[in-house]
Amino acid sequence: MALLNILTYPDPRLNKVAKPVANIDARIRTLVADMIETMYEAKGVGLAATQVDVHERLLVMDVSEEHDEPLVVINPRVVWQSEEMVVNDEGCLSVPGFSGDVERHAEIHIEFENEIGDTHKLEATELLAVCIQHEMDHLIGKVYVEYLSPLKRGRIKTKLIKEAKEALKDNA
Ligand code: GNR
Ligand code: NI
Repeated sequence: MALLNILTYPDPRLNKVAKPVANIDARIRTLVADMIETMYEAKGVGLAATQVDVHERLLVMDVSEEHDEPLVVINPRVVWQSEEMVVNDEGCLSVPGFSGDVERHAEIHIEFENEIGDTHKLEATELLAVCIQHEMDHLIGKVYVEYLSPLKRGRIKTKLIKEAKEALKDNA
């Protein structure tokens, strides 16, 4: 097991479009285990492969109260989504220290493979539905800040760039 480095906005690698996972093999299972460990350590409810600089369609989530129900989602396909939309205050491990309101489908149904290659169907509502949409956006290179006003997005960008520069200086 290993902790992986999480990319921080506005890193351009967060805008790469992930390719389907071609083979669910030992490399993918190791990546899944490392992503789950990284998600728990960072206290997130989800993590997309894009955030750890792997550009394949894979994500992990855990919206359970006890943080003991990890969900592995490989090659997700949306099979249905509600017309009803909901607004939630979202955060992102790649945008530390900020949050903002995003409109999402209230319910979404997906099909996907798990880490042993079995196909599953999931009918998600509430935080799980929000999280799936947030993670699937990462896989197409989209960070939630793109839904915010240019003013708020600009403030976030400026602050995170400043913090990254200060971190570089501190390490010199
Ligand atoms: O930990 C996370 N919390 C969260 C809260 C509201 C909406 C979405 C999320 S996902 C986020 C983890 C993350 O950045 N996943 O990509
Ligand atoms: Ni995120």
